[in-house]
Amino acid sequence: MAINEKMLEEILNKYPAKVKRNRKKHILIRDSAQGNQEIEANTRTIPGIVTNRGCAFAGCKGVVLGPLKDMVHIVHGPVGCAYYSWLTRRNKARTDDPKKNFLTYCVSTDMQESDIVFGGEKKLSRMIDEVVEILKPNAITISATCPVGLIGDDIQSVAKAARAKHGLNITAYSCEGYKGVSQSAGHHIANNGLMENIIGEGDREDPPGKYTINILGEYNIGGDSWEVERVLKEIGYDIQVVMTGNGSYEKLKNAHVAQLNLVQCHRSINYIADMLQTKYGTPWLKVNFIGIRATIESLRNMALYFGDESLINRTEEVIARELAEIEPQLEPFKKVCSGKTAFCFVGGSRGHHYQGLYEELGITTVLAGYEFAHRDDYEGRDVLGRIKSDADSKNIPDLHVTPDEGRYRLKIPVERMEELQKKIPLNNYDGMINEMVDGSVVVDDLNHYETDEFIRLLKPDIFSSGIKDKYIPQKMGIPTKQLHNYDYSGPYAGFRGAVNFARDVSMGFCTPTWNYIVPPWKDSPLLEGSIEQCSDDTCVEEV
Ligand code: CFM
Repeated sequence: MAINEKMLEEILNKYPAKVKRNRKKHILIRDSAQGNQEIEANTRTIPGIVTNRGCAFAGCKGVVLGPLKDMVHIVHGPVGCAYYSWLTRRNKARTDDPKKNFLTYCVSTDMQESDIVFGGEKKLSRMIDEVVEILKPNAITISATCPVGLIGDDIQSVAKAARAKHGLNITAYSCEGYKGVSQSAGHHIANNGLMENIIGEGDREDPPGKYTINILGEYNIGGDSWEVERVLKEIGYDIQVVMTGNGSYEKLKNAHVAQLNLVQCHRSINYIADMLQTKYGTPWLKVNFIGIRATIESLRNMALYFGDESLINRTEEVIARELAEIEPQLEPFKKVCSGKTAFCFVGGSRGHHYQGLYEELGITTVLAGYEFAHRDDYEGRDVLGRIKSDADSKNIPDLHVTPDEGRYRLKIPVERMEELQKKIPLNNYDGMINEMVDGSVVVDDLNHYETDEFIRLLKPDIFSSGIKDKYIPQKMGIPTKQLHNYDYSGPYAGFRGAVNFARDVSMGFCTPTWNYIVPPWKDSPLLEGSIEQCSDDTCVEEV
């Protein structure tokens, strides 16, 4: 069943008038006849509403910095923040040097009450000394959690002093959880820090191969990056660094040598992509390695960028060979999946990326959205100049970069760049909404109540989301597929990943488990209520 404006209005009518006005701007029904449809995004969640968003610390340390494996990532704060950001994201890493993979460690200053009262700077600098002495990492990051900012510990000065003392790249990130409306602010803080302190530190001047690339916004969840790298290497690409899945300080510091930057997750890394272009003249190409068609298109666009006949031919050979391998494997799963519908609600890029893969399996996405993406991830980068900045978005200033005097090089001539931009998404991203089918629903920062209501109306066959929201649909008897950490599975990227994904969702459809679930509202009474607008004479004064 499709949803119409009247049904949407009924859902929203349960909210108080002010909340309704707010939420209405975050939801739309796709209608291509209207051209560009606007959606509100990256604004504060309304207090009291159960959101699935994370915090700035999660975006900085958890998402962008955390996967860099030869560094120790110190969490300055109470131990809980460190513990809950430790290994839950499944950003896998392979040890190049057995003594230089620190991802399995949880390193925290474990601030106690006395540190909150008297300050934690000394404890932090002692910890850095211990980390250098015991673990000997290639570099160290320090991420601040909420109380650090509240009590005013100067972690930047501590890092600076430690850097001088140990002669090691030690940097601090003031990414207190409250720094933004979601984890998105933390991405920005991490992007600025990596650009300012690590990228370009290396002394390499030339790329290691003829076709040298970086992969940005790929975090190797469930091994995704390894599957992508396998294919790229077979075609003949040299990968300088993946940012940041299975990445390392040693490779990241020479990221400036690449001839092209691929951007998988636009939301979390677009700042670095832009800054690399400004500073070193390296263009970026929006790719999507989720889904077979999207993977093929991305590979062809890359080959077109380099424009080399032998690379183009080799790309086609690898595509043909991969397709011959996976197509027979996909067949039985397609039969199971055909005609089904899905909700695809993930963080800041997968809500878009997985729709193509679903479609290839015969599954229609009837609702999609992001927890914390910005309007450009929904509407495309054309909207960038029209986004009004507010106090929250000004919180994290853009880093001002200028062309590097010695290293800035135009990778391709200006005319060729202009030609290519007409054909492929070079330095551009068109966003999610443009690719969605008419009648489908787009929701920003979907909450618990709306999840219930949209499931009731649209009855999807599968709900793809995260750990926080998956239990609601499960209790309603609907299979879920976690698209954050993949529920212990993966990889889902590239050719072989598509088969894994098809197998996993098919298992979800086929298991009889869901028929045994009787949600509590089926056999116990449900109380319904609404909230009255408060006016002076109805308000009870607090005593
Ligand atoms: Fe990018 Fe990500 Fe995502 Fe993201 Fe994330 Fe993630 Fe995500 Mo969870 S970087 S925006 S902050 S693709 S952890 S690997 S799955 S919400 S859609």
